[in-house]
Amino acid sequence: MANIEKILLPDVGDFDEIEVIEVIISVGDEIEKDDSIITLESDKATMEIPASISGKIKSISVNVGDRISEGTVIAEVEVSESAAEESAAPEQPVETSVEQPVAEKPAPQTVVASAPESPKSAPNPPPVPASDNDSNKVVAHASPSVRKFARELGVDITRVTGTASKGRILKEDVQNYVKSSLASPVAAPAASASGIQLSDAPVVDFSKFGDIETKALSRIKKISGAHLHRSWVSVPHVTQFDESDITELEAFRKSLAKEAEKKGVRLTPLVFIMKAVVAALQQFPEFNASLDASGDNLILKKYFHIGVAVDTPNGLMVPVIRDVDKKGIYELSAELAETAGKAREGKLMPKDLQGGCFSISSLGGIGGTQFTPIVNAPEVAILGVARARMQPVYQDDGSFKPALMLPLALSYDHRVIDGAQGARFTNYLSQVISDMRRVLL
Ligand code: CAO
Repeated sequence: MANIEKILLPDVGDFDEIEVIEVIISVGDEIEKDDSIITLESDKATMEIPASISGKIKSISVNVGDRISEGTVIAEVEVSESAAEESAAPEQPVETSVEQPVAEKPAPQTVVASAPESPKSAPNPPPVPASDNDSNKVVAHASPSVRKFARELGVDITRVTGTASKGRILKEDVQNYVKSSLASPVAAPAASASGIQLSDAPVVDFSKFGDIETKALSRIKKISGAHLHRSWVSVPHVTQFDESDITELEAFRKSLAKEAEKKGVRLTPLVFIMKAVVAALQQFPEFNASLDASGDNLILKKYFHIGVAVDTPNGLMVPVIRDVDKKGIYELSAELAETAGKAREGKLMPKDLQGGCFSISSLGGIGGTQFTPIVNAPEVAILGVARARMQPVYQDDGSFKPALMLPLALSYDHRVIDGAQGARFTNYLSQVISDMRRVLL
């Protein structure tokens, strides 16, 4: 005779109302005691919850997104009489037994799979679309830290082949999966544009709600979209905001307007910002760097090539202005105008887009108070510049003085740059922009 027993959420420490981020079991699965059944994530930790008893899953009471607490029924399990007797032993009652999250004990070693097992040495297959009724779905076994790592990279862990004992997935397996996915984006038609497999977005028939028109993305949008997506999911971003008083700089720029006109160029704040950025990169060399392929070393660059985001009719392009440290304001203005013109006319050559150390995205000519730019990987930081506005600035004597304030937003790769460095960089940059004489120091 089979008995039905409930698996309850045990005491998992100082947490209440923790979110279910993964339901590992399905109705009908045969599970062993200690197999992982669900994954929970709090703001501090991710933990897999093990089954407190062996048996066949009869029903599941939780869904992804539910918030559950100690004592919540997770599933009902049909247990054989002998197992039920074992679980009914007074010292180990099923409904009150307390299991520690897997994070604090050895992770389960069994692989529940209806698909034929792939050879351990086989490379990770190109990503394929996942769906709820995917009969090949494999319950992946990996530690919470590896699961978290995979989630941060946007990797569906059930697609990764584990190379450790009994198919257990290691961090290296996730890294290899990403590498192989990136190396074969063309062979992976179902992968996302970045080559990284994300869980499927729901397909919505918008025509059900009103008239629609389908417009293909431009080639540039598709290429830049894939690059932006990859940077977004693979770089841990932080954005540091600051502002710079450009009242004096603006007066200086305007005083040069006639001279600039004679030279056939139009001076905008951007060229001054480019020079100031170079001064800040010289002061903080870790911002003028890239991680090497292993991710263990930082390659510091001794040259100062700055990418400038240009808005073109077909989408965003980031041509690179070389050796900004060696060029004057007028030369930079002329080159910027020529390069932006080429970008808009679709005349840039591949070399014009290569070799950048750091990028600037200026929306100041358009408007907005702030925005968070995406790091142009493999660079490690990017500066966003929004529109300067006159603002009352408090003075030490208690009065307010009108000042033209320029909003700055520095996004950086937190693997390379710490928050304190980010703040020091924008602080320094803000001072240099406010007083360009500092560029001479
Ligand atoms: N605050 C106030 N005014 C600003 C400003 C700022 N931060 N930046 C520029 N301006 C002013 C300029 O001085 C100019 O006015 P004047 O002619 O009166 O001097 C006007 O705005 C237009 O400037 P511009 O945009 O033509 O020139 P620029 O050198 O500032 O920028 C370029 C050149 C190529 C960067 C710009 O044209 C462009 O394409 N910007 C969009 C970048 C973009 O799309 N970024 C988003 C990427 S993420 O999707």
